[in-house]
Amino acid sequence: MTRHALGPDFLWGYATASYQIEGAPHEDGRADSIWDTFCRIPGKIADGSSGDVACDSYHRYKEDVALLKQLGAKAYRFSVSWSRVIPLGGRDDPVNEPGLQYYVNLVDELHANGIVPMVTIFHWDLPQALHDRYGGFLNQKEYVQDYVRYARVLFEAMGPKVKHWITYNEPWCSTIHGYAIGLFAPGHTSDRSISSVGDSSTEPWLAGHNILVSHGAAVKLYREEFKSKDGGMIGITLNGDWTMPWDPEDPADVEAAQRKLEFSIAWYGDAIYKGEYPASMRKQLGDRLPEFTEEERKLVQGSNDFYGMNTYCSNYIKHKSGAPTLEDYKGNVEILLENKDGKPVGPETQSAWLQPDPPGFRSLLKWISDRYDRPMIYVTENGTSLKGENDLSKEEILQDEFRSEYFRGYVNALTEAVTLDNVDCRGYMAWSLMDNFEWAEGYETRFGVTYVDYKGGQTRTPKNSAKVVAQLFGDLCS
Ligand code: PNW
Repeated sequence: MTRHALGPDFLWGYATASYQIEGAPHEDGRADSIWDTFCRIPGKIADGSSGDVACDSYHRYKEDVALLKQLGAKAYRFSVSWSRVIPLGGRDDPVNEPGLQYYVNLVDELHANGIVPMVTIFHWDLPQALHDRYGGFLNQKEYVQDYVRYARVLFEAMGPKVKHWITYNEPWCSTIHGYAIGLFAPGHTSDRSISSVGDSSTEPWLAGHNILVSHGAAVKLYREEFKSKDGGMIGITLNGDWTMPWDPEDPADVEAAQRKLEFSIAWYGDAIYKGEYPASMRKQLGDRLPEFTEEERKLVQGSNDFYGMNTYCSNYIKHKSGAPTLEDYKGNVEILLENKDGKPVGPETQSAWLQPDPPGFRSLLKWISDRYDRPMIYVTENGTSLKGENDLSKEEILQDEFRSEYFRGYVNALTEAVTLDNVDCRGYMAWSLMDNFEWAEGYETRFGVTYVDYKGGQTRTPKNSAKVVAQLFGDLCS
């Protein structure tokens, strides 16, 4: 890897999300989000836990910032808890000043330490009150206005201090896990053994459409009223992993691998960069996939100042021969971790879906760059869990060579994409600054470069991978 390859302006750092780290669910006026209520349903979270304490970052944000500084990070991507800022969520509901102040203080503390804040407006924790009031994402008329008002409150409070705004984190996860599979809050699905509510054949597509429209409306607001005076950028973060045909000799698998990328990434990406959904999705979903009205298209098309990219691994894709089911959201494919010859994507981790494959990262960066005409990209999440990490002693956890090796491989792949493939990538936020509440996996799965002692007062101790990441970017960004 060449020294200086990414240059001194490349922003590198770490990412977290409100519900995964903050704790203090009812302090200073915060109200429930859909994740608070979801965690209370027995059986939804692997270890029966919740974000009630998590990393206690509501009380320890100064420690978090000191940690970032100690690790050499140039940037920090965090998210705002909507129900901390507007407990009931809606456009006519009161703003909770102490909750808002927490984020202003965090941003000030970051600046005081020379760290660039990157603010995610929404990372899955919808106010429960909006879900109860009108079904959250499913009600476009109400939801879009409420989201835009929430964004306005943040722009007004922090506008001049924040140059990187992210409207949504991974709408694919909110909609598919939340409205098709039922694994994430609010847990809707057609599978009646999991939930008594939900229609996996329609709700994810409607929820996604409404999220896109609200994203576009918030971007319009930012561009019209804040961008020129505050000088920032705004975009959305999409997740998606590289795909490879299960049998590269079978044209149907080659096609299926593309189709899977379209069903996960281009669902949102094409809407934003091209103003329409991918033809493969229209063909399979028909009118269950909403059409953009002219007005909606005007809001959504061209609404990214940058592309926020989350990716963790690669998959092998095998086509299915029969007709797709009504509940299918994958593009009528099988997602596999081995190819036809039995070759695995990569080594196993603690996350069933995650097997590292650095070359796939380079390929995916190029795929996104080519499809969307070389957008400015910020990698907003990338990282790994380790098989069995939580069963080790603290001393062993701190020696996380597997994670270090992951970052060496992925950062090298990123550098190749930038230097050899002409991809315009401006930053990289590793997931995550510290171990935290890993959603349905609870605390059993750790993603941090910092160990959090959940039984010992949430103390933080950097793992070896934190040093490795700093060295990598120290060389590449000098
Ligand atoms: C992302 N999958 O979630 C989220 O943005 C983070 O909050 C999360 O902690 C991190 O990745 C690690 O999981 C994902 O099943 C969750 O493919 C699940 C999947 C992908 C991303």
